[in-house]
Amino acid sequence: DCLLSRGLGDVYKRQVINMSFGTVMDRKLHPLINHTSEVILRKWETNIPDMKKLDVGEEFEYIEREDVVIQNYVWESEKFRKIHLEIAQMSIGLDIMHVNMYPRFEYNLPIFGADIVATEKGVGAAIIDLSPLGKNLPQDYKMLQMFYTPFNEVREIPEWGDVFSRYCVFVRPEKREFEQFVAITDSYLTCHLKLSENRQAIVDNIQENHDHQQYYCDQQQKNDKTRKILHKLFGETFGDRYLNEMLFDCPVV
Ligand code: BLA
Repeated sequence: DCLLSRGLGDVYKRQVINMSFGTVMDRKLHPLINHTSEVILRKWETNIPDMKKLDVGEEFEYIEREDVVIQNYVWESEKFRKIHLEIAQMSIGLDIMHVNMYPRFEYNLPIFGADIVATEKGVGAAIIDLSPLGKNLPQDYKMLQMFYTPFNEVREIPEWGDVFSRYCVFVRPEKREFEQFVAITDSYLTCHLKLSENRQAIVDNIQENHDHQQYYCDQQQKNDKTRKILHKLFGETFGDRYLNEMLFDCPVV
């Protein structure tokens, strides 16, 4: 049973046809990552009809080493400059899912982000958010509160996490809460895609929106836990490049 291979939409299948992920690491992907990424990919595929594959370069797209395999799936569309899903499996037993949707700078849209860090023993961190450009989410995003449901173990947002919204879910979910996390992810993404459909481009806001996205990326790059793992895997130079250019990049305008 190959990584993420069951029940995925065509967008995904087209790209993984030759993938041998499951056999490289010799273990299945963590079920929460498997299910969450499947839901996200399905939603993208059915709701972003103009999604086009974005070339991120060979050195980043697929990385396979003795101690890690990383697969990146990256698209762009009319509203979004970068639609990114990353799946990583490490030989130390760590599975990671990372997701970001960066809007084009013409659109006043929040940044969709998700991260799941899991081992066989459990999920250490599961986070999902629609992060505002600036202090607050647009008024119509208030509906997110309807989908926020309590978890047993909520984690404290680190200091750099001032970019996250009040609806940010950052938890250490128990097995019985996995489906709850998937449901919130599904709802947040559904809302976001619906609301983004009606947004019009506003050329006047390009610089301001860019600066907010730059701040989001700057703050995310302060996550020392991610940086440390990337340094350990790839050394400082490539590790920093991966963090700054692949995960949290913000091109100049
Ligand atoms: C935490 N992110 C982490 C942790 C790891 C990663 C190992 C520590 C787990 C823990 O605190 O229990 C790692 N994520 C990675 C790595 C890659 C990756 C190595 O993608 C790539 C190979 N992180 C994001 C996004 C968000 C995010 C999009 O990539 C939010 C939307 C948040 N991750 C986030 C937060 C923490 C975290 C808030 C907790 C940091 C802390 O508590 O200090």
